[in-house]
Amino acid sequence: MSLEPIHSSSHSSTYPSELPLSKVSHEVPRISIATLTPDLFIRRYRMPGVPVILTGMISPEQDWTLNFLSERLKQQEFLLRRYGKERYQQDKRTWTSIGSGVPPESRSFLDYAELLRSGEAQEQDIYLAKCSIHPTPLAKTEAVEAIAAHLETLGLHQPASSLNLWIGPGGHTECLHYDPTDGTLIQLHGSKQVALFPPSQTSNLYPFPFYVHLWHGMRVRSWFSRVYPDRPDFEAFPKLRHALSDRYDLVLKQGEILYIPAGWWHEVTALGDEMVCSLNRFWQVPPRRALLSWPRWRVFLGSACALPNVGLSLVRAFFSRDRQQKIKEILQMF
Ligand SMILES: O=C(O)CCC(=O)C(=O)O
Repeated sequence: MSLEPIHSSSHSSTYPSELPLSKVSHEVPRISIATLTPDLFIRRYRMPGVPVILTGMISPEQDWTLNFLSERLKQQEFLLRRYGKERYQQDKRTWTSIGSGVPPESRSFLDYAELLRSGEAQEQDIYLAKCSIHPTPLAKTEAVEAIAAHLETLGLHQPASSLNLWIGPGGHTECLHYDPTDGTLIQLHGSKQVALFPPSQTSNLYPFPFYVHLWHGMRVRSWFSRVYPDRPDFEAFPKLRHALSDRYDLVLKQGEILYIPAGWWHEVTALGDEMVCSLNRFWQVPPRRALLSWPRWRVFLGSACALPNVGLSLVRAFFSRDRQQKIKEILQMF
């Protein structure tokens, strides 16, 4: 990888002064679509699994403001995650739900827009995460069609998910985790701070063990970390020092796309005080990299461990009074 370490200005002040390793952060390259050929993308980034920021794929007029979204999404229902303001003060080892495992609340988009405008979404950390845009008019917008065409040209034509919306208040953090598929994070309003760690740092980032799924099903996830990279507790997590010396930091700006290869750890924070909006899509991983990736195998082992618990929850949901809603909530965890 031709990525040179640079001194980190945004995070160095949060590390304790006794940190023995050099306080450095690596840089993720930015490449314009005007100069990136499909061959270059495949050889340099997709085959080896190296992150890159792609620029010039989205015209600057494509700004998905809260008004733009409200006009199109109106009364459409979305599942929201209410994380609550205390969550990030807690020891993650005490959490009983994470990410898509957090019990969702169904609200119309206009209700959510009101929560964003009033400040309640920020106060209570309420996030509209990973909701497919396919049942919405957004799927037919110029921006979405242009992005799909550009990504297809780069050789990304085996999606592993639909295009998903991520909308939330400034300040929200989607905590440190990795995905078993390649991802593209597409920034459509506002900016996001992203911290990345390579798959080789997996054990130094203290993921929840894969057998955690035996008793938590898919509510807790073994592909999430138990550490806070910006508030390291070296007594509880001594190996975290090594991971911090292999950290990449970037700010993803409106109109940019971040390619996150499978297994790369990422923590994503919405910047500013206003609403921030992204799309993402997951992609199948090239077979050789897929086969050799231990973080991916961990996800499959964890998911297999979850099966008895999920099966039991489905049976309970089937016999409950609000059967349809309960089953929908269990299925959205996948
Ligand atoms: O944007 C976010 O809040 C999280 C996105 C994410 O985790 C992803 O694209 O894989």
